[in-house]
Amino acid sequence: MIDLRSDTVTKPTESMRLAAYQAEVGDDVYREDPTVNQLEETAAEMLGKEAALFVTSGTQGNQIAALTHCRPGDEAILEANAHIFLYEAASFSALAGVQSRPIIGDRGAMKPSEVEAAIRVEDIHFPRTSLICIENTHNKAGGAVLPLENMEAIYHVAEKYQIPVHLDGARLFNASVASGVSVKEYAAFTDTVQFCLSKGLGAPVGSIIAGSKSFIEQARKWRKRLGGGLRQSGIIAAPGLVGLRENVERLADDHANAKKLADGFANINGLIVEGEVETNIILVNLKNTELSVEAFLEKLQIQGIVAGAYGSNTIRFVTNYGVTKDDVETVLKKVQMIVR
Ligand code: TLP
Repeated sequence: MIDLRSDTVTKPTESMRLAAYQAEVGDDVYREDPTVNQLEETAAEMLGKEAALFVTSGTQGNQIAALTHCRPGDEAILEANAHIFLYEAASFSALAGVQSRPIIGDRGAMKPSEVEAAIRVEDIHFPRTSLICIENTHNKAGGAVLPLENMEAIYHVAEKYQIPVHLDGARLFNASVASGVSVKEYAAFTDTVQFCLSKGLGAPVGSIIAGSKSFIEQARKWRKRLGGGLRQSGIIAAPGLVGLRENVERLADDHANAKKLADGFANINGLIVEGEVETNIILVNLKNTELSVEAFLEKLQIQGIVAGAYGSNTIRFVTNYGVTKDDVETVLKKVQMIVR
């Protein structure tokens, strides 16, 4: 099976399995797991932040950000197609009591002037704006890389009103490898960052949330409240460290494969590739074909390929290290056959 549903589907590499086996562990709630401590220190250092926390998932990292930065009854500004807004089961409102204020962006990038205009003034009728969220790469915009200048401009607006900026950087390393901008440079225009170890980096579990020491202290308590205080979690942190050490540069292979797929799809009559493919996500629109999303996916599956539905006419393909160059050729051949 060629699995292009997501980069979350990757299985841990041999070196990850070995690292898990050999990991030195302790009770992480007592902060005695040396491997978790090492992962958190490494991640904080890479991002240029004071401290970091190993959390169970990207969703948990984003929720901890809302819970720590905001109070119930506050408002968070975010992009209208942000993962937090679309795909986290309304947890900002359900868990943190935070109302979302969506702003439509261009390939995921909100206009700084529109962000500024959405910040609430003090008024008895209004919630307090206590968080601005950005997403890089932007999933729903097809893995678009948020320009550093956009992040800088939004950060300056936020600074002016003393509102923290949280980056959902589930795929921040993809952004970095594609643009040549370091993750530290991106993180400099944020207060807190969440990135996933379990997507392109290939680890089986986990995300990192990073920020100031005092933020991470409070975040640690929120993680505990959410039931995310783990014990000998070095077993799962060790593959994360391997991901950071061994799998960052190879994301370029996923991007090259995605580009190849996108170019191939664009040459198949009827298929429309939505937007430029900058990283590892390709969105293909079927509206000019006779096929519904369901029918297309079913035919694809019969050919041993799986992808994801991403809107009424759109299919999402995500390259990852389980997908080879040969797989790309196979997918193009099969899709050509299906569409014809
Ligand atoms: N995204 C998943 C699905 O939930 C859609 C995927 O397959 O792409 N932020 C962004 C930008 C994400 O893409 C995701 C996962 C998350 C946060 C949440 O991470 P997890 O799945 O670890 O909770």
